[in-house]
Amino acid sequence: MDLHSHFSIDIASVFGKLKRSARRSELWPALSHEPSRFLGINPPVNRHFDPPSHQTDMGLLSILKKVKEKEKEVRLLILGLDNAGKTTILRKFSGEPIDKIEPTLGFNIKTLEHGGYRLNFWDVGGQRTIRAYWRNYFERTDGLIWVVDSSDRRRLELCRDELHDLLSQEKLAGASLLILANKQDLAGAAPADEIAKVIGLEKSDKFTKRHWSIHGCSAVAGSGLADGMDWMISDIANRIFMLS
Ligand code: G3D
Ligand code: MG
Repeated sequence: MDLHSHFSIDIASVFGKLKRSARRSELWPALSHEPSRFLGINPPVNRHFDPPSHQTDMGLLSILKKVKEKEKEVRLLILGLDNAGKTTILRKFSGEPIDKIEPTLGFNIKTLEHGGYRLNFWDVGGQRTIRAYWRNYFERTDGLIWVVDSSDRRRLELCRDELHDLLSQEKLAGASLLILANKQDLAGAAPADEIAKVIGLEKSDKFTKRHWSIHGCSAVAGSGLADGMDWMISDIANRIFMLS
C-alpha cells in the first residue's frame, strides 16, 4: 500500500504560527492522552490527485481562496451511518466527556480554534430517515469526515453505498475525504485496510479525482484521531490557503 507518499507536509509546516517541532499534544490538546501506538490500527493510506486544470475556473478559484484566507474558516462535515461514533469523535476533539451521548436527531455544530484557523465541525445524524437531509449541509464543505463503525461488519456494504452516493454529489466534489475506521478497540473490528477494500478506495472511480485518506481509530481511546485530523487539515490548508 501507498503510505503517505504524497503528503510530506505536516500540520506544523502548514500553519506557520506553529513551531515545526510542535508535539501532538500541543496540536490537539484534547487528544493529549493518545497513545502513540494502538492495537489493531493500520497505517493510514493516502491518495492525492490534482484535478485537471480544465475543471477549474482559476479566476473564480483565486477569489474564493482569498475570501477563505481572510476568514480563515474551514468547514468540516462529519457523516456516516448512525452509531458509527461521529458525535463521540467530535466530543473527543473538543475535550468534552464522551459518556451519555444521545443519538443525534438533528445536528451538532462545534467550532474549534486551531493554528489561527476556525474549524467548524458539522455532525449530522445518520439514521436512515435523516440521511435524505444530509444534502442540506453540503454547501461550502471543505472536508468530509466519513466515520465507519468497523465492528458493524453487517452494514459495511450499506456504508460503502452511502459513501459512494455522497461522492456523486456535485457540491462535495472539491472536498477532501477523511475516512475514520472507528471502534478499532473492539475485538473483531475490521482493520482499516479491509474497510478500504470494501469501500473500493483503490479501485472505484469515485475516488480517482479526490484527495482521500483512511485511518483506523478509536474515539473511546482517542487513538488515531489526531493523525486523521492532521492529514485533513494539512490537505485543506494546502489546497485552499496555500495556493495563490
Ligand atoms: P453517531 O453519532 O455516529 O450516531 P455515537 O454515534 O457517537 O452516538 O456513538 C454510538 C455508540 O458507539 C455509543 O455507544 C458510543 O459510546 C460508541 N462508540 C463510539 N466510538 C466508539 C469507539 O471508538 N469504541 C467503542 N467501543 N465504542 C464507541 P452507546 O452504548 O452509548 O450507544
Ligand atoms: Mg450522533
